[in-house]
Amino acid sequence: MKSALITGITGQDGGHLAKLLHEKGYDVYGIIRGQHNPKRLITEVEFPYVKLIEADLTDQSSLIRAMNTAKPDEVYNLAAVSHVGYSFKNPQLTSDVTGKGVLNILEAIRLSGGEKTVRFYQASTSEMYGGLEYNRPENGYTEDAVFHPRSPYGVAKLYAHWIALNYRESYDMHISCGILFNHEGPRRGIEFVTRKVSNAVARIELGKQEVLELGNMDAKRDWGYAGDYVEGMWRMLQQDKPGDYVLATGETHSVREFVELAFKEIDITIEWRGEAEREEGVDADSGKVLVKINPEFYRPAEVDLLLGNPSKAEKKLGWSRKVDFSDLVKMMVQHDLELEKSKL
Ligand code: NAP
Ligand code: G4F
Repeated sequence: MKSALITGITGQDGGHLAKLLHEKGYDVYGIIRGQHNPKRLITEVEFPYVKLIEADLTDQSSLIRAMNTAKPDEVYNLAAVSHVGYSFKNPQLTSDVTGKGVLNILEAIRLSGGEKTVRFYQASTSEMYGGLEYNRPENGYTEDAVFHPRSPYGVAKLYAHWIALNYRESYDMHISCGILFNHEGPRRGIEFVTRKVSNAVARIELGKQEVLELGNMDAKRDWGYAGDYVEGMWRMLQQDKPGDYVLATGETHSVREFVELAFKEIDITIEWRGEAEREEGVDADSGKVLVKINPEFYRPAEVDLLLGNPSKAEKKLGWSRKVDFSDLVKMMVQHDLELEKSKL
């Protein structure tokens, strides 16, 4: 039986990956942090087969202990301060966890004697590209496109990406970086725009919420389903040779389109009126204002457009996304309708 250690077990991808690896027969360990982590109980109930180890990406001794306990064949580093907006407000914490935390875990692997045996996955991100016009390839970002991160999060992830590559080259370690474009689903945190929208739509339908407040609705993202993407992570670590792979859908949609499709799920057509901060989304039938702009959600620097090109992963890993954009929106709204009904 193979053993895997997942950091970020309480996060969106951690849950999907734990389930996948368990189904594949792995002994699954997960790193949980904090003295009073409310997600511990939820994780214990939902994933009873995961053995939890208390550790933190900023505490190297705890990571060495985790390595000695799990003795993993594969380590999936999914832990991070992962919210771009939050990273502007807590840039140093973001650097310590999302950036330097990766160095801590790589060193923990070496110090615990796993350098030649452990395969390592680093959760790199499309935020490293930055979406600026000058570095935007026509057919979408590939593994060798130019990086220009636009947030403390993106910068920290770029450090993490390069230190992972450096350890692969310096110590011949089996380290792969998945450059993943946005992936979502019912497990997505409520602080991210897709889940914020699907949850608000469900609550508006059930009379629990009046209005949805958003920031920049013209930003475009390449949105896939998280369940599809963890399969790609696993496939990367099954290759004889490590490498870097873009996982994406090859389509891009605006936040505005996501909002329109989500409201369609509850039979509401949104019409837009007004401009910039005074723009509103109105129910075409009732005239009720359902969407407003709140500049609080704007970011000091924005990534306007992300579009990935997953050709390498398709060719070499035999990976492709299964869930498309409209099915993703449907899945999330339907899930949140059930969730919010169960709380009535
Ligand atoms: P997520 O839901 O925000 O989960 C982040 C995880 O990191 C949580 O389990 C969190 O634990 C843990 N964590 C935070 N600080 C930590 C620390 N100091 N020590 C140990 N654990 C810590 O993120 P996700 O969406 O699953 O994404 C997984 C990874 O992929 C992240 O690294 C993210 O940056 C990256 N990524 C995500 C996407 C995407 O679209 N989802 C795309 C590209 C890359 P707590 O529960 O204790 O807070
Ligand atoms: O959902 P978001 O917060 O995701 P973002 O910034 O693209 O980051 C996510 O994807 C990255 C991969 O590209 C990951 F690396 C990262 O960890 C994270 O998972 O925001 C998406 C877009 C942005 O342009 C944002 O400005 O939606 C815009 N937006 C508009 N109104 C909003 C809101 N974002 C949030 N979170 N909340 C709003 O009210």
